[in-house]
Amino acid sequence: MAPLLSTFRKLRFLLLAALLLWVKTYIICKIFFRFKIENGTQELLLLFGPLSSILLFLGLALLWRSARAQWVIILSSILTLVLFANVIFYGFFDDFLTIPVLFQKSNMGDLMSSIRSLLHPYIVLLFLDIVLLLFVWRRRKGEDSLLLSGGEKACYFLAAALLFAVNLAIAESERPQLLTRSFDREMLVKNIGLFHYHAYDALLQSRSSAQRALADGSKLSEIQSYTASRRVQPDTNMFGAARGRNVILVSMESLQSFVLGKTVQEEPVTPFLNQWAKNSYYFSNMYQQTGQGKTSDAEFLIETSLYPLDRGSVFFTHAGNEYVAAPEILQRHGYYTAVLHANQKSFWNRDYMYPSLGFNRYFHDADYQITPETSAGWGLKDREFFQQSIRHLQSLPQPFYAKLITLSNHFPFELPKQDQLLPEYASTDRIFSRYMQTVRYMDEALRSFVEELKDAGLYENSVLVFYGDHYGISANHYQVVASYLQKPEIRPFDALQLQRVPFFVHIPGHKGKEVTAVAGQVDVKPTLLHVLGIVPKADLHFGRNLFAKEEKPLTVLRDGSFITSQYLYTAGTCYDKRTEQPVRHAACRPYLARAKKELAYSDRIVYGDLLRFLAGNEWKRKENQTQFHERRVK
Ligand code: GP9
Ligand code: MN
Repeated sequence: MAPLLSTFRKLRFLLLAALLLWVKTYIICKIFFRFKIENGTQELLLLFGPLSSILLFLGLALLWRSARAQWVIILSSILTLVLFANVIFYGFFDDFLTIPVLFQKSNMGDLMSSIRSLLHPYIVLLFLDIVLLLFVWRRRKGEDSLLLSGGEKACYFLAAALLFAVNLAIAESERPQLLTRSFDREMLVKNIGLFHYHAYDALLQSRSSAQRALADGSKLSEIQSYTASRRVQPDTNMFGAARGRNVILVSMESLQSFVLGKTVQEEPVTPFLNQWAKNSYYFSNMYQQTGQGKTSDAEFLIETSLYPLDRGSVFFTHAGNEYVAAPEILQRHGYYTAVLHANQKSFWNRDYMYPSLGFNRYFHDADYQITPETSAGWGLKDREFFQQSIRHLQSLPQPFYAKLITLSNHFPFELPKQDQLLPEYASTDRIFSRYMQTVRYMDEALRSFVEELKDAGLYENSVLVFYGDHYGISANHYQVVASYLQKPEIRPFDALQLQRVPFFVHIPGHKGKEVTAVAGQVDVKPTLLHVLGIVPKADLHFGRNLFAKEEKPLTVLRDGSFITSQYLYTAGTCYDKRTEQPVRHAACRPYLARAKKELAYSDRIVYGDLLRFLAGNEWKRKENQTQFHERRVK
């Protein structure tokens, strides 16, 4: 007891500083940051999250040879400045600082003006604890020398690290894959605390900076010769079939192909899309190729025709890269480009990735009227979202490229009674039954959206491209999927076939047809550019134009599985698609090497930021970024 008391006495000053900073951080989180707190655990995480990082960081003072109390004050001031900077930044951008942001001149300019506008007298309260510490330190000079023995120091850091581990474990159980998926800054800050979040951000940043610095531009030519060798002859019928039209792209949340044409108690699950498939180019063998970045990975695939990464979301890890994305290409061809999505703008780091992809404008939650009545599950209901989006679309200069991202069909698939348009599918698996309901709801929302586009005069002069972003029903629910599809079980072969997502290219005036060739989300960009009649000066893509004939089509999924016209390869087994039975490995072998190569090449581009070396790609991204942020903050 006595040694503990003596250690405590030595640490008194440091613990006082930590306590003050901790309380201050919590108060600031409550007052300045608009966190959505859904339950008691989240409140506890918000409270305890910063503690371990404060102890670890202030603990650095123990490592100095002398004058440790002074170091405590200096370190505490640094953390206070971090808090202060975030308060200012959040007040203006509704977001937390990231390292790349600090180095963006355009943001700094905005920040300076926001500092001025946010400098209320009460902001000095932020520094009150520092003043108090200085006072205590002066009065007790020499007393709080913080001279700990080696063992005491080790115990101190061990305790702080243990606290962090417990915090992380609770955060992970509250939000699985918090760090690996790193989907939302707000979520990270809420769960691990602001200071740990900054340490994590610095880690991500240094890793990608190192990979970028080591990258070699000559690698790009090897990749270019590969993609050139894969180029197919353009189908002249469709080239420019939608030239000059607006592009309305819709990301259909969690929509899988297996529900199309299906019923629940004889009621169709997707009556509108069933019809839509008949008057569109409907690609019935399109596979989703996303990784952990889910919706954002689908967006990445569709707009860049590169593969997402095998861990994390490329939107998060490589938002500063140079790309040749569809919006950027279209912008160069006179298009105005916009995204519409009624969610928080920082989700999936979209507010930083979009300017890199070449978007002019992002309409996010602040641009929509979202009330409890118009919301369900993850936010604004799709019908309301589409309705309110019409006004935004009308405000855009034409031709425009607009991507609308739906939300209602998102796990856990919640809908109020009045929006449930389908009889319930009788199953003990509530998730699956609810999924069918939300799919039906989204289908209805799409129907009314098309009607509204017609009423607004936006239908005839547009091409409408709808795609499913990724699966909605995970392997945990395969038992009910098997019984719904009247299969004895879902084998790996079936699981891969369940990765199909619908893809439609609807050109008003065209009859359309079903295209059964194997396809992937990576093919959307070249297909779209083809119907728009655009041949970019500089480009690099792994996808292919789906309107052209390809002798040996190959669709590679992010986990290395692949599908060809004849074969399907997953979990190390090669299957014949016709018989659905395993065949000898040799049948898949020629494709296996190509699949691996393609993923490796794409990764190399992303990790090395290689497209900055692409000739003719000297686009003024920085300028675009400045304009984007200016527009964003209005
Ligand atoms: C969030 C929405 C859903 O804004 O796009 O993301 P998801 O969880 O499907 O990736
Ligand atoms: Mn999604």
